[in-house]
Amino acid sequence: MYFLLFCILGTGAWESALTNTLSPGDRIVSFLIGQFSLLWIDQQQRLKFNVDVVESEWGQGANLDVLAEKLAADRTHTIKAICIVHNETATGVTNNLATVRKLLDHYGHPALLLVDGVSSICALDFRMDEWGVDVALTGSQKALSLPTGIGIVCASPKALEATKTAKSVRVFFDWNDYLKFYKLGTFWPYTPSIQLLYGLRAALDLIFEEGLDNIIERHSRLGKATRLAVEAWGLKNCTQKEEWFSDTVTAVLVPPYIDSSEIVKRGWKRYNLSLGLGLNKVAGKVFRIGHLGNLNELQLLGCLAGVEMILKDVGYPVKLGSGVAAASAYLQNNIPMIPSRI
Ligand SMILES: *Cc1c(COP(=O)(O)O)cnc(C)c1O
Ligand SMILES: *[C@@H]1O[C@H](CO)[C@@H](O)[C@H](O)[C@H]1NC(C)=O
Ligand SMILES: *[C@@H]1O[C@H](CO)[C@@H](O)[C@H](O)[C@H]1NC(C)=O
Ligand SMILES: CC(=O)N[C@H]1CO[C@H](CO)[C@@H](O)[C@@H]1O
Repeated sequence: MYFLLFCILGTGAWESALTNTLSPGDRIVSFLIGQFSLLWIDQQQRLKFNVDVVESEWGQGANLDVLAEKLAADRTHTIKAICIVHNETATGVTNNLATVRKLLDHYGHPALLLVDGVSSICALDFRMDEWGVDVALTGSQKALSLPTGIGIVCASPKALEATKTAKSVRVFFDWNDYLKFYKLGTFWPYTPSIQLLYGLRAALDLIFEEGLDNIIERHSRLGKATRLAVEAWGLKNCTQKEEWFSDTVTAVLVPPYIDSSEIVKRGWKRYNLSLGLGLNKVAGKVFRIGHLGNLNELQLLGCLAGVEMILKDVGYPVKLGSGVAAASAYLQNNIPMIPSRI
């Protein structure tokens, strides 16, 4: 006998975005740049969409030149949606959504823009209206700093309109069931996870208190400081170009004589530090430092000091304190005064 426990997170939000706006057989353009985009594409294929996959080497961003070619060639508008992961958590790559919107507008293309913002929304600059995003989605456990358990979806009027003709089978995720109940007040079509909704309320209070702009700037400092530490250790960023550097997660390439999963294992077993594994194609080659959500600069420095000790443990010749020094030199020049304490 097996027990199946359902947790509705990013993956459920993906499914809800797709099935509410599209019909089986619809052509969608999807960018494969790392493990999360790979999983989303797998879901799109299993839901029977006609997925036009644009693949890039892991560590690179979405190939928007290919998108431009596809849009230019698609005069009869067979492409119904563009699916893109804003920030690929597996490789630390951030895609430029403003450019995607510009291309859609340039070619006057009506395709829906569906965006996985799981590791970007509430941490990176994300502009749903300005970039004409039709469905934006995230989960409770990333930048919102909540426990796992909620998938959050935001739909544009155009996406809501699309639900009227979308023929994909959907039951639990049918937006219209939710909307019907929301209209009645604080009702839900099913028993909600009340404790997480209270948690969300508290998480949003923290976000409003700090201010979204300040949060985005904090993440920018955390990202920059981490990359400087990586450089001081003599290691390489997995992300191949500066334009794609992610401010929420840094994927670090290790030399071939080290298995990156040993680094993650040791971090957990010896230092109580949770690092991210290299996933799929970059397994063993990459470890990831997450720096999103409820994390401040001093906490990050603790993490960087931990990574240095781990690197030494696994036989990488690092000078203890070198990454911390590079990061703190930058942070000391860039951390602003706390507004409420000036
Ligand atoms: C974590 C993550 C997901 C997966 O969400 P789950 O909550 O694990 O279902 C999807 N996309 C991105 C970009 C992520 O970082
Ligand atoms: C890694 O990122 C840092 C900080 O942005 C940059 O200075 C450095 O050149 C990058 N290193 C590599 C090897 O790309
Ligand atoms: C690990 O750290 C967490 C806080 O991040 C703490 O709650 C826990 O007790 C620690 N565990 C050990 C074994 O040190
Ligand atoms: C650090 C980084 O690359 N940030 C980018 C995140 O995405 C936005 C929007 O696409 C870009 O404007 C940032 O440059």
